Amino acid sequence: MKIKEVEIRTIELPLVRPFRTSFGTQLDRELLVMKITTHEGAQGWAECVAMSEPLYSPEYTAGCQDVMERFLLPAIFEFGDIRPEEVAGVLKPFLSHQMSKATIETAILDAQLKLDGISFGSYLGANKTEVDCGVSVGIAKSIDALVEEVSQYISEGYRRIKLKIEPGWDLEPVSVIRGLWPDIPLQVDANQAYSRNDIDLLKQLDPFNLLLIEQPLDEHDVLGHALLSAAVETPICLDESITSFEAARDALALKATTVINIKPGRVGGYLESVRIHDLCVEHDIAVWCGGMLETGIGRAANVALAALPGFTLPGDTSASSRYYKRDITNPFVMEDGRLRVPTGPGIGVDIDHDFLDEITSARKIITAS
Ligand code: OSB
Ligand code: MG
Repeated sequence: MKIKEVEIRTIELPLVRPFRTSFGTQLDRELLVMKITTHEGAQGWAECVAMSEPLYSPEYTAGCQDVMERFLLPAIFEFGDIRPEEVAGVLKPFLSHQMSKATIETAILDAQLKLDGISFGSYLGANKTEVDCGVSVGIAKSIDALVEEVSQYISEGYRRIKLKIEPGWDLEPVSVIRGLWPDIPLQVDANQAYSRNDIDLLKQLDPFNLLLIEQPLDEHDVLGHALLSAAVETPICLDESITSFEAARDALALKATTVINIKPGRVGGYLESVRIHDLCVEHDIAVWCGGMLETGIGRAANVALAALPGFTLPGDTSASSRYYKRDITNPFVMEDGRLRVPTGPGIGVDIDHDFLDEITSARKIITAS
């Protein structure tokens, strides 16, 4: 395939409710949406999951746009006729920037699969037609507010609850939610808010029968996670630390993680995600698909990935209504706690072009120089 033109939009979508984590409070989602057009007449779409500030990961929207325009896209244009499987190799000389690279690879993959008439799920190796949904619940204003929010999600049918925690908002919310719903699959996510000095505190989560504790320590503290993992009963699951296949392999070898959260953006794309999935299946390690408050574009691809056989835990693949009043694609609607895997070619969703235009704050076209 030969890329003719790349369009990068910045969009802003208000969240249905503020989302507070240990690294900040988000009221809306700013992100980049990419559309590539090929000389064969195909279009491919992808969203870049980086956030507007480098608080979850080192990447951020304006930085992603810059690295894509300045380095990544020129390398793709220069390479010429390209297959999706060649993208990672072409971009490899440029260090890190996984989310930016994932965006380009995903858009090219979408265009290729649309030309070939193959869905994302079939291409990646999905063996399910629908996936179990979990929901990520932000740090609330009060315990009462948390209980109300969790009740709503449970009545909507979510199959797993994930509570965001931080020092001062951990044992109490967990014990209250566990007390009210003794059987609901429950897990917590600290987004790096603890340190090795908190091992005794985190051990106090053991009685609550949590599925896992997600990324309690600094993203670079892999040894700390191994020490913690040996000291507590609850499985430890890395998120931020897993930036590649190699990082996953090493963290597993060090027993720093016993469950893995795969986020395609964080690891550089869906092809790398499948490699990590295969590694985990080989090692009998449970995986689940993380989320980055995606729009329908990113969600479609995530749901396809989550339909692979090794994804045995519900993911942060929630319905569109969990995030946005109106999505930029046909909405993902949950039925019986599950989302259906799109079956159309490529990511298999339709873009709402009018709405997309409405929420676009910047738009740039990049062509071969
Ligand atoms: O740590 O998993 C995380 C959202 C943004 C950035 C990081 C994380 C999250 C979530 C929400 O937990 C996942 C989702 O529902 O998209
Ligand atoms: Mg996380």
